[in-house]
Amino acid sequence: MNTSPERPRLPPNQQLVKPGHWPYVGEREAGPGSETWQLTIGGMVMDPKRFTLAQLAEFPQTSKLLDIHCVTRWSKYDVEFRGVLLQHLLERAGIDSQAQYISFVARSARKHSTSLKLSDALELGVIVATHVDGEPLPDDHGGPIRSIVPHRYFYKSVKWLERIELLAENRLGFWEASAGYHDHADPWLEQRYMAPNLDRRLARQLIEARDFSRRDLRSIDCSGRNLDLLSAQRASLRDANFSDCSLCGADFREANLSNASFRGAHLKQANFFQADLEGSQFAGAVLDGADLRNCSFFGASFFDFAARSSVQLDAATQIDSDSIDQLTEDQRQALVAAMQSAGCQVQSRQ
Ligand SMILES: Nc1nc2c(c(=O)[nH]1)N[C@H]1C(S)=C(S)[C@@H](COP(=O)(O)O)O[C@H]1N2
Ligand SMILES: [Mo]
Repeated sequence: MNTSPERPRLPPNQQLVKPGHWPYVGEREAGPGSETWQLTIGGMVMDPKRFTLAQLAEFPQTSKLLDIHCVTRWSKYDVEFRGVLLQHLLERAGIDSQAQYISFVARSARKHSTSLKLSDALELGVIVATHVDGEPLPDDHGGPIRSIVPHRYFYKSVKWLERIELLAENRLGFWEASAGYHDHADPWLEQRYMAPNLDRRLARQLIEARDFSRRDLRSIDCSGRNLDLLSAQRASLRDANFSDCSLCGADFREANLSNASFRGAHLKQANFFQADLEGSQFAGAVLDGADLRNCSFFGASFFDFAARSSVQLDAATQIDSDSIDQLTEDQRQALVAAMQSAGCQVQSRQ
């Protein structure tokens, strides 16, 4: 929901998902545990608590109509989440005066978590949600309980919420620590990633050697360079800037290129087989003969409609139908039309 009149509803560089679509991101199922779900509230509280679903249902219920904004550039409007205001649960447990942060921990294979400043959590009106659009939360979207943090990127909303912990010091969450996602996560400020601490000399050496394979080079800025035949298999290149690069024959197989920019890049014969291209940008790029099969395309864009900038491809460009279906409707239609006029066949998934 839009709270301030001067702020546009769609945050910068986000795209709306197709109506009725809700992508799955990250983990897909809860970890093993007891039959009856229990939510514990612990850490710096006066009186640690444990609530079953039935007990949560006895609290006053709050419902909020919210817009979801995922860091991988998809947004979804008007999702109605219902549950208990975090504040009501914390009042019951009693907040210790030393508590400054709050961590939300999942019952999941990797004990997924994320954290907020406690004052932000209270101001934002976080809800411990059990229902979406009038139905119990489905398992694969975090049922039976997930936290919902309004007005932050969606990675701040933990699926399969099992434990809420109040802390004196911050404890970075899973994505924040492992992928460098921004800890504050305000979509209107585009707080997607923390400033990386990439060694400049090492970066220069790797660029000269044209070998990025298996390296973590998040947010590397290579714009405008000649990196023909770059080897970047399985590299972690989230948020990397390859705009206006020459990358003919580059090998990006299985690389993580979430939110990378290839605007205006020359990618003739480049290989993206099984790469993660969520939120990546290809407007103005040349993809003649490139292989983009088995990629993840959520939030990816090939057209910048405002700048009238389109991707270029030819009959030898390879893209599969499953990837195409992950695009937003306007991107999908434009890509299909561009493929048709280039005589490029839609492939099926391998
Ligand atoms: N337990 C858990 N919660 C999680 C994640 C996860 O991998 N595990 N991913 C986060 C991210 S990055 C997003 S965008 C949303 C995705 O929620 P959805 O799959 O219901 O769309 O969940 C967030 N919460
Ligand atoms: Mo996300």
